[in-house]
Amino acid sequence: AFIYDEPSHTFGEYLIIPGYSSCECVPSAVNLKTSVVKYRKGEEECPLTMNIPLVSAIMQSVSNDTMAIALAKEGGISFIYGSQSIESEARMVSNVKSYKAGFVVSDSNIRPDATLADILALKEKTGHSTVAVTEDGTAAGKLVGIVASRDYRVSRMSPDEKVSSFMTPIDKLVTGDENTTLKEANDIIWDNKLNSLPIVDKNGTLKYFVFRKDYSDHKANPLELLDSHKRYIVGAGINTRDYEERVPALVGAGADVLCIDSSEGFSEWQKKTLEWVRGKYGDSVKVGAGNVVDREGFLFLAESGADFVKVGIGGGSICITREQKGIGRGQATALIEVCKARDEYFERTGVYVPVCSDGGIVHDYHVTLALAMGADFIMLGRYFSRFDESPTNKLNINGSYVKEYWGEGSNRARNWQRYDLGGGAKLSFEEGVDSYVPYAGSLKDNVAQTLAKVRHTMCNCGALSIPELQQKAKLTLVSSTSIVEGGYHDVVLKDKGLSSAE
Ligand code: MZP
Repeated sequence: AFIYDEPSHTFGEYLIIPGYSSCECVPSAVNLKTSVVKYRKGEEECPLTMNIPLVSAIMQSVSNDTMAIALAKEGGISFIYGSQSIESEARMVSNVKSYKAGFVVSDSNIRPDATLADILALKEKTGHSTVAVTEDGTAAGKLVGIVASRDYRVSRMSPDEKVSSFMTPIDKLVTGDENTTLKEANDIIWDNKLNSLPIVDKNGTLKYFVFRKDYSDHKANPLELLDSHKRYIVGAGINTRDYEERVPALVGAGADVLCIDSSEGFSEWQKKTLEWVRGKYGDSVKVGAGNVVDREGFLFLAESGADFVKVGIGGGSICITREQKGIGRGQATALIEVCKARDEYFERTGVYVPVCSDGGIVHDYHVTLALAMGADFIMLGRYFSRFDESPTNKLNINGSYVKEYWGEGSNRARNWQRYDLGGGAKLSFEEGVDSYVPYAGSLKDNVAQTLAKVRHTMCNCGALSIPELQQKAKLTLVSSTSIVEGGYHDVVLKDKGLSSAE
């Protein structure tokens, strides 16, 4: 056997030594934009970039369409989990792609003598929760009222009751007029706690609605959102078994980037999958591969055509692969070696293949460490599973809120394709656990907090961009005693009381 001279290390064993920071180096000036897929030296820009270096893990308990929309709003990318039917994964992808941020303009309207069935049919057709009632049922007709079709009152109406009996009449409505800008409409909607704002002309005739679909976007500039036709970026997991059916379905649904999801990626199965994608789509479909933990693994996948390479075996919070099979490597050592191979490959071929560090992030500063070690972006499972947007149950256990989080290699997920080495279609033994994680609130708030810390540390290194951090950061291994020194020590926390100090 080849025996490495040095032990492998993980993030918790490293610290960053601050460098010089100038007055210009302030957190608000830090740019966290990063490359997601490979590009050639000299090309204007990488074909797919992200505004923040975070992606959510390809896991049932992490990345569904809700998570993908929330993370895309913050500038990151979710990889929708592949351990579900092709149809259901493709539906999630298409839900993200068809999601319209912020305001949409609509002229859905109906006559006062319409019935509940008419309203519900209109709602079904347009997807709008509010309809205008105009005298003649056309947008040109005089606006006489408004009906919130999602309103419980509507669902309790008998099917043939008339709309006029449950609409909010015109004199109680807040409306905008033709001169109302979308910016003003935004303010009126928000100030009056409305879902939508009918816009009428000077005769009171309905012109259209400015319609709020999403409360969390209330502060976004609607003008920007309407002119840009922003479509969120979404990724999706694939496997090395059913790619001939899954990839076309995901591409058809609009997936921007795919990733082969496997616990061990240095395999002919991955090469075959990458070759098939290249043969069918050339470079137009972007696909990452992994996971690997050393130089050879990286070079194999880069040469097989991977658009990015994912690093990490056995470091995930729910992972017991190292215990079960004895394979893996400390995440920091694995990442450092792979990023070095990535840089050499770039020098030699002129092709830059981004590296994703996957798993094992415990503290926010681990994100900064991973970036400094050379990662272009970081994949996190446990971190995102704690938020409102993850697709799992929130429970109250002994007075504390928790969310469920389980591994893809657990009996609960049964994602045998992720661990497949060509045997039967089954999980031979578990490589992951089913667990709880402390509930942490909204994705938006937590991501903002994490990235604030990343930006501050980057400034401590005098870096205003991720490539600058990679170039300037100085990292040191720390002894186990200095790790103890890093937390609070030799004091008694006030909320623990003096008795616990004895
Ligand atoms: P973490 O962010 O929770 O530490 O790790 C998430 C990563 O663990 C995933 O992106 C994936 O690579 C890996 N994973 C997912 N399921 C298992 C398992 O059941 C696993 N063993 O190791």
